[in-house]
Amino acid sequence: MKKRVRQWKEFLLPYQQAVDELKVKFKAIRKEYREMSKYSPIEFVTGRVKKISSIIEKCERRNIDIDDIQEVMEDIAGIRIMCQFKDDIYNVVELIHARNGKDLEILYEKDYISNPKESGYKSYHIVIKYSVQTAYGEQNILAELQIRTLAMNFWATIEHSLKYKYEENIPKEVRKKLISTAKAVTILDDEMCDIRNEIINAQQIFELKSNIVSEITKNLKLLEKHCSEEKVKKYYDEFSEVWESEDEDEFEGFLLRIKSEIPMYNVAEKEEEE
Ligand code: 0O2
Ligand code: 0O2
Repeated sequence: MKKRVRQWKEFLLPYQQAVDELKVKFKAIRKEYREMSKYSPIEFVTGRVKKISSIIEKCERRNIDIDDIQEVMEDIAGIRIMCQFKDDIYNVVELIHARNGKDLEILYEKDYISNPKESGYKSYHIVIKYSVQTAYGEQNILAELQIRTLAMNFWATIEHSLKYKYEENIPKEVRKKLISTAKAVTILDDEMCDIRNEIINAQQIFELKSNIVSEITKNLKLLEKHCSEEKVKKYYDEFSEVWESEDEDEFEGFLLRIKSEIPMYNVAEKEEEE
């Protein structure tokens, strides 16, 4: 049976809610890691509700009755989780497994990383049942979580737009190139995994440094309220030297020294001692 536009809109509302909620939940994991200055296996998260035209096209292609889509079509609500490294994918999968039976129910999984599709497509898919509370009560939504590396995502995005451009009939030559670039993606991901620790260390050092620099600049501003102009200038000059040194201990020592000039910190310390 055909649905009118208004019926479609109403039908898709709980799917949008599921996508919004799941996006918040996965972004929160990333935020938590970052707040703790830890490496996050989640780089970024996107989500979408399938377009009405794509739902209808898939029904025709798969011979699905439009009235059955709620029970049969698993990717009307779709969440994509991007990771930097291949190993991160399996860490994210573990995080999702740990939530099985809590705020989501895993129905099944497809590992297109161990078993890539013929096209060269790689990604880890988890189909879940997710319950949303709507104005009409609880509703169970099927949703597809796709977990992939940045490189896999790059490949899939390009391949998807080519499919769209050529209306599924990608020329043989282009298809061949896609297969060889898919192999290059595998090599890139494997080699990046090999130097993973080096990269993560460098990223963490960079993050620590930028946190401490923003702390220093915030406190230099505070200092202007408590010290003479001359003293503040001396600290600014010293900061230029510390900056040149690129030494983390120097940064920390400098921060402690300017904090010792600010009464707010000293009062807090005295109270702690007492
Ligand atoms: P932040 O702080 O920039 O990470 P949205 O409604 O914006 O939450 P949507 O519409 O599903 O999400 O997807 P969108 O807008 O394509 O991207 C969602 C998040 O992923 C945004 O960040 C983008 O900045 C981020 N993003 C998209 N593409 C890339 C990419 O290629 N690399 C990286 N690193 N990030 C990307 P946030 O969550 O709004 O905030
Ligand atoms: P969208 O919204 O455009 O991404 P099917 O849909 O019949 O191909 P199935 O069995 O329903 O496949 O589910 P499967 O294999 O888990 O794939 C569903 C989704 O995975 C697709 O959604 C794509 O997002 C992604 N995908 C699967 N194979 C490929 C591929 O070869 N290339 C790219 N770029 N993506 C792929 P849709 O339906 O394309 O919708």
